[in-house]
Amino acid sequence: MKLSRRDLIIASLPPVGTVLTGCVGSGARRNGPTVATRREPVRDPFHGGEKLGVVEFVGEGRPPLDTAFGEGLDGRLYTDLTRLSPEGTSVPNDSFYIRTRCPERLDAGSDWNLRLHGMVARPVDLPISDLLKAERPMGVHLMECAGNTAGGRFGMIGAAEWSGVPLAEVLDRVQPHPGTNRISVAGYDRHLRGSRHSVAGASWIFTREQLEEAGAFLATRMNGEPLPRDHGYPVRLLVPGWYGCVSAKWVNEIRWVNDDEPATTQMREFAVRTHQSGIPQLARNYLPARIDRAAMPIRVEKWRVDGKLRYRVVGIAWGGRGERDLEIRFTPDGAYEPVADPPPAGETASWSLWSHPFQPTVAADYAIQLRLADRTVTTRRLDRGHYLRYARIDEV
Ligand SMILES: Nc1nc2c(c(=O)[nH]1)N[C@H]1C(S)=C(S)[C@@H](COP(=O)(O)O)O[C@H]1N2
Ligand SMILES: [Mo]
Repeated sequence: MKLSRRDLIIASLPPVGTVLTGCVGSGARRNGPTVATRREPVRDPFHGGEKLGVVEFVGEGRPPLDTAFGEGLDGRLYTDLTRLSPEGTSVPNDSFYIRTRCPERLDAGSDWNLRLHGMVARPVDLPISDLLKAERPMGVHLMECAGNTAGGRFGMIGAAEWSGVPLAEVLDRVQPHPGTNRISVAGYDRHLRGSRHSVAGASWIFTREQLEEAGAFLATRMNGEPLPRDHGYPVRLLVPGWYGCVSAKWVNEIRWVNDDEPATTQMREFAVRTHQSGIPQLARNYLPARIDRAAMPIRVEKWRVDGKLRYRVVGIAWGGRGERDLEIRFTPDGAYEPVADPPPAGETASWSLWSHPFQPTVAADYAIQLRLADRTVTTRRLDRGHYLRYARIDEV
């Protein structure tokens, strides 16, 4: 089922509802209700009914969605996830989330170079034109900012179809000193203005094994187009399965370093958000910034079926090893039940949709929480309620 933009016209309604959400998550996350109203028939109705609209999530930030704003390190675009449909697994370039906009002074001309140096026999300057000759399709991969929170309506996540060159191929262009196994990948990050929130300098240090195991690549195209400026033109790193903070944009330097190399400013800034223990001083003491299996609702649809109101929760699942069996609950002390229409089976580097019917008996704010049926899998963010969302049901 594909939703048109008109399906999601947002209209405000007066406040209603008892609060059943208790104290899970941050209690202060609540403000006025809004419900999206639909005015066109839908092709694939819920049990032969009519879709009335989309219940909005309450208690979240209200940044503009699908529009880039701000500059440099504080520049952002939050993606409106409510529109995702099964056919639309890639987010179009102009609404893909942005964390840090292109530095004003960056001149990404045809003379762009990647400097491969550090603990190597002979440094190499790799011209962008050489890299582009080796460019090929790299598949659909998801990116998520480690700082993807309710404040930004969880709009710092997306999937796109990328082209580029496996990083391992580029690494093979130089000969590292024997025993040198750590690599820093850095991007241009000189912004005119300082940031109120972030430290300039986007580099992360990996071992060669980590990069190869993840299938890291240097991306030059996004959804078939040259990388947009704000997404790292002419070249960015992409490390599938790891948080976005490791994937430098405007990559201009790859440097082999020793085992006692200090952590970069970027690593330290993102230590907590990538679940490190404390803020380790040395790069080698950082855990891989991998994304555990996670899931969250992206919209709650309101339907009329045989004269009765019915609700359906639609969500996404991503990260981890594609574990399929999800469980859902609607109140902090409620029992979890299996998600009726789980994400498709199989490991994926992207995200997938799931859905579940919801039959509330009283008008209230419901805290929608998910977990994996397999309780032996590590799901740090799900466990701590990071992706909890509150749906305001105004009538039942
Ligand atoms: N040069 C540079 N690269 C960067 C950043 C940055 O601030 N500067 N931010 C990182 C972070 S925190 C994220 S989540 C991703 C976001 O990539 P996107 O804006 O293309 O979605 O880029 C990463 N690469
Ligand atoms: Mo990020």
